[in-house]
Amino acid sequence: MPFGEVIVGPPGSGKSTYAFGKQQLFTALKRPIAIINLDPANETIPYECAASIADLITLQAVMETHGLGPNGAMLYCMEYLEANFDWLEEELAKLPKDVYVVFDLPGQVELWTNHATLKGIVKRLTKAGYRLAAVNLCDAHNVTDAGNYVSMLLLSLRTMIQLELPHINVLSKIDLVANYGELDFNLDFYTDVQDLSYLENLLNNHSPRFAALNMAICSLIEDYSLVGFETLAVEDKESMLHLTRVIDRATGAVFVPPPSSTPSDPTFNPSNLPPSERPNTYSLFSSAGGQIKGPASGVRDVQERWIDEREAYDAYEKMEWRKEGETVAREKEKQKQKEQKEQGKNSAPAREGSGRKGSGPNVIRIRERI
Ligand SMILES: Nc1nc2c(ncn2[C@@H]2O[C@H](COP(=O)(O)OP(=O)(O)OP(=O)(O)O)[C@@H](O)[C@H]2O)c(=O)[nH]1
Ligand SMILES: [Mg+2]
Repeated sequence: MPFGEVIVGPPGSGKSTYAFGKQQLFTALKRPIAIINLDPANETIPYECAASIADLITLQAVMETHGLGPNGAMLYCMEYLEANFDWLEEELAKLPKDVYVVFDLPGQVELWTNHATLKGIVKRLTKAGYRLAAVNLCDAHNVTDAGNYVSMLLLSLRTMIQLELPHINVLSKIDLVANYGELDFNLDFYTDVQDLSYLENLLNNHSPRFAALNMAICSLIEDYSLVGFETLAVEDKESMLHLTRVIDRATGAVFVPPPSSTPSDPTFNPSNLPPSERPNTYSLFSSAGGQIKGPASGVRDVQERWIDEREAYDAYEKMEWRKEGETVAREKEKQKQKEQKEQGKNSAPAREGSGRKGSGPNVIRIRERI
């Protein structure tokens, strides 16, 4: 039962960067992950991709062959992908069993608001057994303007209705939101989407002629209570971990043992145990599905980290990283000295890299980044 996610969101909202961050996080957690690039315009892919649509079709080739502009060519590429779905199936079949699959998509909004292709592709993946969530990244700077915020809400709602997947809206680049000036409300006002009537004055200042329409749109969004947001700062480990937990819960991955876990003993019968020693399935499920706790998991913590006390936290983190860097350097030096001593004892030269299992340069780089 492979789990995964489809990353959607307007151009530049951080989809490919997030996919790269996810790859680094999962690699550090030793959780198998494969990223499929489905954006034919992605020229510099930051992550290591398991398959890329560029091997099937490129935007440039379509523009030249069919005389289309970049937007038309993009739609053509996606239609071509749907028509050649077997290519995607073959690429997915090459992946290890039960690997977590991430699909990085282009930023063309109509693909997931009204164009049928992506919906068709997602449906076929779901039918093939993939348990996917749609992760909709929206640039957090939209919360600094009431009009942009409302249009982001509408777009998110529309995406959810179109894709029919477990849906997670995310305010991406939350680390930058303080750069756009002071917010009119606390961050939880924007993430919880509870009472949009507070936006009335701000919206009416922009477009007084459409005051009634503005409020009708707000009440429509509120009535269904379907839109809410998580936050994301891709370089922040806690932020990435929190979002991963939310997505795992939406797809159901949190309720399934990891593929690497050893199967339980078939002869084990818990009903033979005294009641206090029996596994409490209800408790396990309710804690997996319950409130997510941990640093930076609450929106108030996020507000404190990235808006109210950003500079103090940045300075603290810098200090912690420096300390960690010094510890790693010390450990490396110790290891080197140990190896040199051993080399002195043994006449046979030690193999290059021996004794450094699990602390190679790649792992250090990942640890520093997340
Ligand atoms: N500060 C900050 N910058 C980010 C974050 N996520 C992405 N970025 C930056 O945002 C820019 C756009 O990111 P991309 O990942 O290319 O965005 P995209 O959604 O894939 O863009 P398209 O593929 O063109 O639709 C890059 O310069 C990233 O470095 C974040 O969490 N914080
Ligand atoms: Mg991209």
